[in-house]
Amino acid sequence: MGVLEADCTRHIVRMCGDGFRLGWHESNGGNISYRMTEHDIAACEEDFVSGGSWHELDEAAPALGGMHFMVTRSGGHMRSAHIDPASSLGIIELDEAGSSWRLVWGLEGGGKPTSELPTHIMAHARRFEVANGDERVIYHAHCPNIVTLSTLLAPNSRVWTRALWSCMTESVVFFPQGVGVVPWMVPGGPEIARVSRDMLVWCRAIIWTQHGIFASGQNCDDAFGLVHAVEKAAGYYLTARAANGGKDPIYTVSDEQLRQVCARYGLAPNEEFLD
Ligand code: 2HA
Ligand code: ZN
Repeated sequence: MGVLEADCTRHIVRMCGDGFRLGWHESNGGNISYRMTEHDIAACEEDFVSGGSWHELDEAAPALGGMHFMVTRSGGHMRSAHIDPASSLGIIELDEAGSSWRLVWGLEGGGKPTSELPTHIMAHARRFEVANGDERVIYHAHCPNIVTLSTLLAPNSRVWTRALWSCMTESVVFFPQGVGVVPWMVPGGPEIARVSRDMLVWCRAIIWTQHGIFASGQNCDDAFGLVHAVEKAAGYYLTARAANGGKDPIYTVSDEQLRQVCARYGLAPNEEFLD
């Protein structure tokens, strides 16, 4: 079959375009990584070229040793990923210790994986452990409502989660654990990678203050849908607040109603964020 025809490639390319069209990926903003299944590898491996040089990760991820990831290119534009996937995307493999990676396909023309690769690999390792291997996609996007809201709300997970849950009934269904919020940090560095990894123990969507969102999902639809839900809720909250002269929205979903929604769907909301 080959990489260009494989389902995983088609899903990731589609996600790049969808995110661009929603205004989440100006210029080279945002990045995606996907932990491939055995089935994906079987579909792609006829195109793999091994023997490239190994690059050490800041922090090893032993649980992910030997696994393959499809990643977006550093400096690549989501907008045009569909035009030349072999240059916009790459497949890397980790060594058995999970401490180094090498390119086995793509990033043609001498590209490198996303600048957030260390953050992605640490996030994959953490969610692999927490979600028993069920989550495969890590997605980072510069969503405008989320970034705007981070100029108004304190960088506090409880404050954010309550604002997002209270203005859209099904927010709590999409993210019953709530959202984590990381205060301002330098993008792509080891600090944001570690702080995000630590938060991913209890949530799977993290707000990067004045920057964007970083989220984990089972597949492209799941990760994209989670980001979309957080972004929509942030938009409702912002619009309501602006329409109310900058004050908090008035008629919102109460804690009791949030509990009722969770009971209906058999979900356990994060009690730390309810009164
Ligand atoms: O383009 O968005 O956070 C890369 C980024 C870094
Ligand atoms: Zn970014």
